[in-house]
Amino acid sequence: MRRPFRAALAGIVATLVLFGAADLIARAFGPQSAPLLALGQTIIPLTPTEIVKPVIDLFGTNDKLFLILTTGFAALVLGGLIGWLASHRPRLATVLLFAAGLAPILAILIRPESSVLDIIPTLIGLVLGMAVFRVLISSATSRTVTGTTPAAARKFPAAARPPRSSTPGPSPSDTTETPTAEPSRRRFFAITGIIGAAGAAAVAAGQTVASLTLDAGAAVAKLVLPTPAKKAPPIPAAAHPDIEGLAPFLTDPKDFYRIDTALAPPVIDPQEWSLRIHGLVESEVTLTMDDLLDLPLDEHHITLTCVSNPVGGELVGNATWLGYPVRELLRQAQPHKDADMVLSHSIDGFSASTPIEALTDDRDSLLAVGMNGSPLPPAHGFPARLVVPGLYGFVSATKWVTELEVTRFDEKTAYWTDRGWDARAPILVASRVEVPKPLAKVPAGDVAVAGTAWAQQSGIKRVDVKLDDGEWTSAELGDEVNIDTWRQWKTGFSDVDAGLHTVTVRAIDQDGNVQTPERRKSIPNSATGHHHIQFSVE
Ligand SMILES: Nc1nc2c(c(=O)[nH]1)N[C@H]1C(S)=C(S)[C@@H](COP(=O)(O)O)O[C@H]1N2
Ligand SMILES: [Mo]
Repeated sequence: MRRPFRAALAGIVATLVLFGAADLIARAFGPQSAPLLALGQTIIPLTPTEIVKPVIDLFGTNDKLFLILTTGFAALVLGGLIGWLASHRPRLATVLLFAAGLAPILAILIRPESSVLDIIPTLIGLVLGMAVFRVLISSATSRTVTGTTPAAARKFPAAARPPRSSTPGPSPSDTTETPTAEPSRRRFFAITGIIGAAGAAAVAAGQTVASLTLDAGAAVAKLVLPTPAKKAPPIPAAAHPDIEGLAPFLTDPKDFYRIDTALAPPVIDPQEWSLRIHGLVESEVTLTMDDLLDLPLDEHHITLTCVSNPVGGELVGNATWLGYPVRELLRQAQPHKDADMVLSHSIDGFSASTPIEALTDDRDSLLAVGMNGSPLPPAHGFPARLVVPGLYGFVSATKWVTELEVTRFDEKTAYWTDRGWDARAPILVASRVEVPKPLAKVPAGDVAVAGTAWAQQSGIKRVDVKLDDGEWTSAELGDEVNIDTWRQWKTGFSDVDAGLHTVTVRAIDQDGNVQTPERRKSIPNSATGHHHIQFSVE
């Protein structure tokens, strides 16, 4: 075995160069062409829910970063192993490295949002990585006695190579190397260090450029939204109890929870976007962004909720959405009578199964282009997404939506249905305490309690709060803006004793459904149970 450590290092550096160069060039092509993202993106759907779920629970919204880092780390380990192999099987290692480099290219090719051109950055990265590998390996293993380096092997093809027995001394290529062992070692580490640093810098630069381009979103800035044909009514001051620590009534898009399976939001040029309505319809409809922006668009305040939201969690947000009623689009397409589901597809392969009545009845289901007065941010579906009041996001709120396939529940299934979640998932009545914060220390005397409750499509009728094991008392409700937005509430307890206390909340919707105290996990249809927090009075 020769110089296995240097050879392994060569493999790692070559991998860094491959991903670094590809990542940097990928910025000109869009995130769909970035090899690490494509690899991670391909791995997610193949990973069993039992593994994905704990990772998401553990890392929260950092799960994407975790996945990218894990994928990158695995690639470096593989590169190191292949390099190590090169110390005694250089040819096999070269072939293996090339084969491994094809994996991200394949991953890019099978992603629905990418085109053939998107493999260019990775191809260039692969060529550079292979070149670096060859150079480093031959310099890592050059001081060899029998000349097994690729260069030496080429100089002495098997047939022409003199038989070993007749060459007692070292071959010419060896003798020249021996006296320079120390410098060659230093040179190897110097070259490796420089190339490795360059590769790492390229990865970092690629990431920085990526975050800049995604934030600035040239395409987002260019999209000019029309004035709403029907504006949403202004939010009355009385909808939001003025209590410090209570969430704002409308969520700022930058604070709005984000849940999706995309490692990076796809970047879509609105001029190239279109929505196709097809399947069990009388006449297919295709809508471009210009068509959509020419239609009379309505604004509605709607609270969006994730089925994975834990009791008291943050996966819920309220926004003013601008869009066109999906009902009208489906009316144009004329669904067949036996259709009972619309499978909405995203450009990134995600799909959601929405009961067709939720898109055709009189609720305000939207093909949305605007959020709180601006185009949708890339993370929230730019240039267009669905927003359906009353259903959890995973069965309705498809971001980067490109297709509405009219179909039947007994014929098609959606992304999460295939992973054990419900096919239909109406939002359950829910509530949370936001003030005081968990384990807050509050001064003796009156304790203010406030929070938020939601029951989209029904509306909140009452919110009950109790202190420790006391009786339920009704909280004071903020004004109802509409039945599809959350309702904020406040109450207070006076003369609370010093020490640790628990405050618990439950909500009752306008249909009389009382939020159940029964604890259950979020799969398949959302967690239940009453939210409670503890605080201490000093
Ligand atoms: N394309 C796409 N759309 C998607 C998802 C997704 O993974 N991919 N996730 C859905 C889920 S589970 C939820 S809760 C909402 C979240 O929307 P938000 O990220 O804008 O808050 O988007 C829905 N739309
Ligand atoms: Mo979700």
